[in-house]
Amino acid sequence: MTSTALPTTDELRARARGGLQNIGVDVAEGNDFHARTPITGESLLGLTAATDAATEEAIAAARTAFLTWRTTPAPRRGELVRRLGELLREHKSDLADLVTIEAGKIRSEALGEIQEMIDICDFAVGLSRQLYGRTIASERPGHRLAETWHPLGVVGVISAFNFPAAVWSWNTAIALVCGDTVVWKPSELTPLISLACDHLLARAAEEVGAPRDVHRLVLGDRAIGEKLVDDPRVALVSATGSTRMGREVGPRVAARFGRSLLELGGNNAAIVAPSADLDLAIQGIVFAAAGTAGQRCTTLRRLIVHRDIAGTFIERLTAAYHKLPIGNPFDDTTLVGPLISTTALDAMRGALSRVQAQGGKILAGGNRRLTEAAPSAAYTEPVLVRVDEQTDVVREETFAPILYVLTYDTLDEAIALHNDVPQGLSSSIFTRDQQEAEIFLSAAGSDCGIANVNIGTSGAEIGGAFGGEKDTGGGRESGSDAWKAYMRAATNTINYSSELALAQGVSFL
Ligand code: UN1
Repeated sequence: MTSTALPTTDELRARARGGLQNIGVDVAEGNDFHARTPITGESLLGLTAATDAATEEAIAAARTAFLTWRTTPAPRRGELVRRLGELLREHKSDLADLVTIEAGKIRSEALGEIQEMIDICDFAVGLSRQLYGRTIASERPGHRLAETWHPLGVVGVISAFNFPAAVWSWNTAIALVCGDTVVWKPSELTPLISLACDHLLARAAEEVGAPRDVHRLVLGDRAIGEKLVDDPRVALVSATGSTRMGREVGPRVAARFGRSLLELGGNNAAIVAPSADLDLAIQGIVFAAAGTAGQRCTTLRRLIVHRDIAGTFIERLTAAYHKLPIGNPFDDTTLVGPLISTTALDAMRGALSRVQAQGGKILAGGNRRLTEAAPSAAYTEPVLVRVDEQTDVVREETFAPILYVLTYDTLDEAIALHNDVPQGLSSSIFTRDQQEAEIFLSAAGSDCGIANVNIGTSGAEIGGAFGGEKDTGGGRESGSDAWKAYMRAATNTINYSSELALAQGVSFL
């Protein structure tokens, strides 16, 4: 199915300009690079990139702001984030428009992304009064042992096109209440939503009397990201993107003893057990695999179905795939918008031809759509591919809507298949058998940072920590105690006696 006609690039440009105007952004147009829309695949406007000197200045300014911000009481820092959350609520619709225009997300997912930002702001405001350290029983009389959490410094945030605003907000809302300042290098593919977020935060800062430079945006290419990676004034580099990118960032930051928080590729799987509620499983699987046109790091990429139900289940899934409405993401009936670029489509096609050469059979989808209406855009039918084994291409993350379907006989075999990929982000099992569910969640089960039961792999709430193991990079962002990555802990020993008692019974003098 294809939904209604696509908007023209002129219409999208006007809508983007209108949204930016409502938000209050004055765009500095230029010729360094272009804001584009995957809806037509065409350019919206030319923009100016940050020079080396401007990036340098942004880091220096964020460092100076840090010196004030770190001693501002945390609940007062929370006021800045509360105001940001209010502004996000107020401009939710315009912000979601920009996400749709630049990332191609369908309306409901674009609104969901802004909601995720509002939620993390609420979370961070609460956290601003809960940056708890511990008091530890001292072994010495008249002594108190305590742990205090202090701000870390400048946080460099490097984000990807697919969650162009929410991932920034997870990092920034938490970093700000933790007393850090932020320099943000967004994806070159999503500059307009980045300008909007930066503007709203600057406005919030002005209104609550926080330093302007608690946040700086630097638009441009990879060289800017590299400056953040290599600069010793950037205490933490929080980078979201491919495993290949993380393999470069991690060691470079470590070489200067900086900290990094990496949120890299996923190759997420779901196991469908014989006892599963199949209606629920189909819904969860189709959203996780085809939603966001397969461009979430939590997207479901592998399905491991019990052999006894595989026939009927795959048939039902194939039927659901045939009905997916693909096209204009602004149309409320569309479920699958465009891929970000024709390069992404080429990568998808490359993976499909490799998997076919390795014995994979396409069960549904895979055709390009809307080539006449939008020759420069990359619309595709999500694909289901039956595979007998996890060949190299199945073990890689292809950032496109390809779902590889495997079968299993025993739960042990399913878990072994599940874990036999380099990545470890998200996972799920559909089952009504409690023992199976608990085994999947146990230490001997899924090896991922996110493990779910009777729900797909994507669409995590912000309250939990988000991130994964192995090639996914090991970082945790968002909720739970992920905030600790944005602070440094100091251990304090306070002697309130009149004796100098040495630990471990040591005597001296
Ligand atoms: C990402 O794709 O980088 O769990 C983040 C999810 C979203 C976040 C995805 N809340 O799918």
